[in-house]
Amino acid sequence: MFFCVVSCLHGGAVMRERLLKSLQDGNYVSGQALAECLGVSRAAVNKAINQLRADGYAIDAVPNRGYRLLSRPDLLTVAEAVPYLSTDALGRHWHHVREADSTNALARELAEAGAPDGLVVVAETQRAGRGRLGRAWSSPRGGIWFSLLLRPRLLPSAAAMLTLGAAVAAAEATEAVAGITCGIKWPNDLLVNGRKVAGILTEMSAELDQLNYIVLGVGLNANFAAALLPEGLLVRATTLIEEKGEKVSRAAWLGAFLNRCEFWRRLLETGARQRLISAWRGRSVTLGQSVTVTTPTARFSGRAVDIDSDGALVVETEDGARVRVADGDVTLRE
Ligand code: BT5
Repeated sequence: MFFCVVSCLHGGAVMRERLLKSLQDGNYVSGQALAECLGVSRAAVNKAINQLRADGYAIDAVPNRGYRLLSRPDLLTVAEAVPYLSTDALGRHWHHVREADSTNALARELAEAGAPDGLVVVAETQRAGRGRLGRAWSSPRGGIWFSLLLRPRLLPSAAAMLTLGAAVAAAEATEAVAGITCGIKWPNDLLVNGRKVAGILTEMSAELDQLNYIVLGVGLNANFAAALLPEGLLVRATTLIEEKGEKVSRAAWLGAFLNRCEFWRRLLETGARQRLISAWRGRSVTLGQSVTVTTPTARFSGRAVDIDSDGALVVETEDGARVRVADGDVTLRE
């Protein structure tokens, strides 16, 4: 037996996803039956099978019996992620590459060319992954490196809140899929046992009062040994596989992240920021700590006391002044 699915993905991706579903129970299915089920020609089935093979799916073909799925690759393609998605918009368009310089750069190019809200751009590895403030992001194979294109109905000033929403969504996905509790270090680092497991780089195109688009770039150290990271990072970084002792499903993580991210975005679009701020506060490892703040123009120390309704960190300095920090880096002091 095989079954047929209808999905709201687009173009060849829909076709490949439906084909995989039809083959997923491991039995032979004839090309004719597939063509009828999918409502396409035999030639179109053949073409999609060849594309799947090029993506690393092993598919056997036997005359008079048909096709049989032998194995799936460990890739973050839409076909792998879609079973975990319950979103309306996020992840309903998907661009997967084996290698990119930076998924943020690629997503921006696609955004400028008119790509839709919710597009996910995933790379299995990045040659020149980017952190904030021009820093580099190390992206070996086995991690989850992607960018999410958003065209939200929000003012530019709300972009920082979306970053916080993404950080909470990433923590929630990690808890749900890997069973690992994460702390969030302002604004957007995810820490496990004090070590960084994920970071977020938000870039946007906006005019003064109009947000054109946001690219939310997320990097999560999932299934690779921390020893693959540059030497200086070893004491400060970790990976999920090292924390858990076994692989996590990258597709399940990405699906869970997108589901939660869509939830938080909807909430922000209705103006309900407080609930997100509470969720963020509940996971914060920054609030209540002595911190050193480095902004583009200053460096000072104090105690992190709050986060305001725009997502800025409020730091109380030694002379009692309260300073609002919207951009910059925070180091936790012992
Ligand atoms: C960040 O920057 O934490 C944002 C990282 C965003 C990466 C994603 S991957 C997909 C998308 N495409 C991109 O090109 N980027 C995004 P920041 O807070 O500036 O942290 C950067 C610092 O973290 C570096 O200077 C290193 O010290 C450290 N670092 C680099 N790679 C790391 C890794 N894989 N794990 C943990 N720490 C890392």
